[in-house]
Amino acid sequence: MPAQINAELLSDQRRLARLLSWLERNPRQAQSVLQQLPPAPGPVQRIGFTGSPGVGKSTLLHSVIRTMRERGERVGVVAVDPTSPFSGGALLGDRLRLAPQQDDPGVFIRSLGSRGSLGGITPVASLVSAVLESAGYSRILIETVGVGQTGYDVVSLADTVVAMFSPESGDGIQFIKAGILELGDIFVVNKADRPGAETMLKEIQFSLAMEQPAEGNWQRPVLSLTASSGQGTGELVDALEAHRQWLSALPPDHAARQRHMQRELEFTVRSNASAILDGKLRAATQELAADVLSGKLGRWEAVSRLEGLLREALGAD
Ligand SMILES: Nc1nc2c(ncn2[C@@H]2O[C@H](COP(=O)(O)OP(=O)(O)OP(=O)(O)O)[C@@H](O)[C@H]2O)c(=O)[nH]1
Ligand SMILES: [Mg+2]
Repeated sequence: MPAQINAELLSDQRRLARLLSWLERNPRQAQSVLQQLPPAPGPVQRIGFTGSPGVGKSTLLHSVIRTMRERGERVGVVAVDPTSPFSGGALLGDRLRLAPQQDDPGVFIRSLGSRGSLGGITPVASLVSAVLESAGYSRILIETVGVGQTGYDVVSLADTVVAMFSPESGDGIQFIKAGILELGDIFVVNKADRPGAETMLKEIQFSLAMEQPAEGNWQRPVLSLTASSGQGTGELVDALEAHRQWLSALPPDHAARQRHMQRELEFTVRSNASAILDGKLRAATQELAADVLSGKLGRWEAVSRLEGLLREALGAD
């Protein structure tokens, strides 16, 4: 258990990093830490970046960090890469290590692998974001791979979701099928320097026009940019700020806010519940597998016993 959590600890990047490592290993004891956190000193925004591998998320993050720093924001980065075999999502780390921001005390980068996160990556990313906000990082950028289950999970804890496309990936249609049009608040066609960017932009605009309008009066922008040169990043940061202001002006009972809170609660509880069930199941299956193999127990009987156990664990009838 870490020492007293106060402003002094949070302003020391090394101690902050150690606190986050402890939280990653002990997410279920996080409540005690959360209770001690001082409130964030000003308005905060969690921004999720999602898109296929190679679409340019890390490159764009780098450019967005620079622009936000120029505008005086302190920036936290949470990179989520559960598939990375490198501990701590080394890929993003490597690229950003080259960046001048590395030595900037106004930027804090944290990579989360799947390690140590029995409860799932979403609650851990949410915890890390909360700690960084309390430490005064006013914009939290969350990079996720794709829009699989993991992508959705992380999307659920972002206030603002940037959905990225590029002409190279040719994945417009797949994305649209995966429901990304409903999840994105801002759409970006990256690699505007490559052929096909214009067509992709039109395709997304067309698909959005066919969709139900987003809740309230938020007009979801479709921006074209070149992350590698930074061209267009200013407009993206403007759009992010506009979305933050729009959200903060909504009444608490607005459908968009309710849906967001609902998603966050649901995902957090779901991943905590599955961690509890995983533990119980693993122990029980070990025993039953031996009995099934030795012929003491039928396979379906074993399955129904396991289901009974899960129902009991959940307190269901
Ligand atoms: N031409 C061009 N290349 C770009 C642009 N943005 C990124 N790239 C290149 O695209 C490749 C992938 O970029 P990344 O930023 O690593 O993409 P990513 O989405 O973070 O990839 P994963 O983390 O693997 O999912 C790199 O070689 C970048 O240099 C751009 O605007 N134009
Ligand atoms: Mg990346």
